[in-house]
Amino acid sequence: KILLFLGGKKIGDKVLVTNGKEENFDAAKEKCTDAGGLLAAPRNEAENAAIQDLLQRDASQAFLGISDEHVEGLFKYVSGEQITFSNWNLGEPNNNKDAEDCVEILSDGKWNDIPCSLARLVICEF
Ligand code: GN1
Ligand code: CA
Ligand code: CA
Repeated sequence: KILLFLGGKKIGDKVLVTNGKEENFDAAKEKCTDAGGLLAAPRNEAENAAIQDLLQRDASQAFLGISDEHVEGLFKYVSGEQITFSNWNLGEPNNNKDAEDCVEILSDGKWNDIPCSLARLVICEF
C-alpha cells in the first residue's frame, strides 16, 4: 500500500515504482535489486501500458529490465529468461553501430534498443 501512496502503480500482482531518477543500465538494475525488486519489464500489453503511464510522470524514456548483452540478438529479462513479449518500434531492435544491448520504452509505449551506458528513468517492479 505504501508504494502506491508514494506514487507507484499496481498492475495485476505487480507493483511498479520509479525513483524519478535517470541512471545507466547497471546502476538502474542495482537501484532496483537494492530495494528488493527488479528493473521493470512488461510481460504483456497491460503491463506495458502501466509502465508507459508511470514513465510519463517523470521522463520521456525509461529503461526496461531487458538486454541482449550476453548473446547479440537474444533479448533476456534481467532475471535470465528469454523474453516472451515485446513491443519494438518499427525497425528495432537495430543494434545501431553494434552498440545497443539495452532497451528503452518511449512515451508512446514502443521499445528501442540503445547503449546501456545511457541514462534513462529507473522504474522497478516488486
Ligand atoms: C537513434 O541517433 P541515431 O539515429 O543514430 C537511436 C537508435 C535508434 C535510431 C532509430 C541513442 O539512433 O537506438 O535505433 O535512432 N539511438 C539512441 O532511427 O537513441
Ligand atoms: Ca544488441
Ligand atoms: Ca536502436
